[in-house]
Amino acid sequence: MRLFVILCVLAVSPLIAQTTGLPFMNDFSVNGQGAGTVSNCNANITVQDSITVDISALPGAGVIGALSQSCSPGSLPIGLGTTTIDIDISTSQIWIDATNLLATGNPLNNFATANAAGAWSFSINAALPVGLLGWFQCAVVGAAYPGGVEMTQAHQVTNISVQCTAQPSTGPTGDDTTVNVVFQSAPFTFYGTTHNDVWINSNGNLTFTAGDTDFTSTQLEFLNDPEPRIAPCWDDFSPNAGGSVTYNENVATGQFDVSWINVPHFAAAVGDANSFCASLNLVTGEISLGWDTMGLNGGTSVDQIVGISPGSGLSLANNVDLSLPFAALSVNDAIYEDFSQVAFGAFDLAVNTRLFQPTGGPGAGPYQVF
Ligand SMILES: [Ca+2]
Ligand SMILES: [Ca+2]
Ligand SMILES: [Ca+2]
Ligand SMILES: [Ca+2]
Repeated sequence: MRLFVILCVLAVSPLIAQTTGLPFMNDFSVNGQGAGTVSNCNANITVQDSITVDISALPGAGVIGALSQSCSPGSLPIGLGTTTIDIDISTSQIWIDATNLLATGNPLNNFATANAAGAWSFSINAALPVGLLGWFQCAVVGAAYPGGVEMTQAHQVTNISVQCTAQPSTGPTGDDTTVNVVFQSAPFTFYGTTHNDVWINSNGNLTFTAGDTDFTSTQLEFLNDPEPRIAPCWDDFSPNAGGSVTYNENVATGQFDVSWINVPHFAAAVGDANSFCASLNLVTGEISLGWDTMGLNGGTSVDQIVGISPGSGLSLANNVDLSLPFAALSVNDAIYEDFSQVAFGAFDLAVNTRLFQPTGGPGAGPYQVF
């Protein structure tokens, strides 16, 4: 596996050794994830063969970057003051060095230098190895830093393969429509109840016992509607305007897959595309939800509900951060994140998967998610 190390060197306000997202302190995000954290070893940033690194710092600062296989907070003091490196330099590769210490004329001397607004960014679009790429960390260097150097936080970056692919059978094609599909190999058990069929609703969700064309997702409806629901992304989508909703049942394995591929949000600007999917295991009752690119109407749609619910008011409100593992207590507990509440930030599940596993036997709660 190819490894990189990002040490980013910029000139910035001198009083804090490790970046924290404070104003004028350099900050470091990967694909928009990880900015502003106070963690020195910030785990679980996932990318998909596309990496965009953004750093904010003082104008004109230089940047060095590296990638290592391990991270230990504060493992290596550097320079003066209290600045420390977290990644293991002995296993790192220097990737970028724009500290103007390179040979005269080396284009990297001018490549990684914060602009007049203090911003520096670069992107990689390539077929990267799938799996853990390593721990990225940057350093910024300049006279304003104690000892001349300051580290960003370190981010663990994992490259995952595409989660959701189009399936052979066509699902709903109209705006706010639903298609009923009968399982072929076995019924699906959900919250302890077996269902012989499922409704694929164009607005990013599946329901049992009846379809639902509701394009306004609310927590109250998610909990209290009579239909049990699995929502990879309940939001107002328009497959009539682009993309596809497709499904397939593998009768040999009992895997039932539904994919929304490049479907735009309702009334979105041209180019909006959302790809996500749900897989039901008819044997075990496990539910896998996955997300690839999620345009969400240029990020302006902020009212998604993601998760599972038995409906019929059987569960108390259970809004949780789906970025983290969670285990429900009761057999009928819903597990979901209502992004409209912004309790755990905006939609952050793109390029991710979550497995909802029944712990009471096949298709029987309580469910746990990880
Ligand atoms: Ca509604
Ligand atoms: Ca719609
Ligand atoms: Ca919306
Ligand atoms: Ca989250």
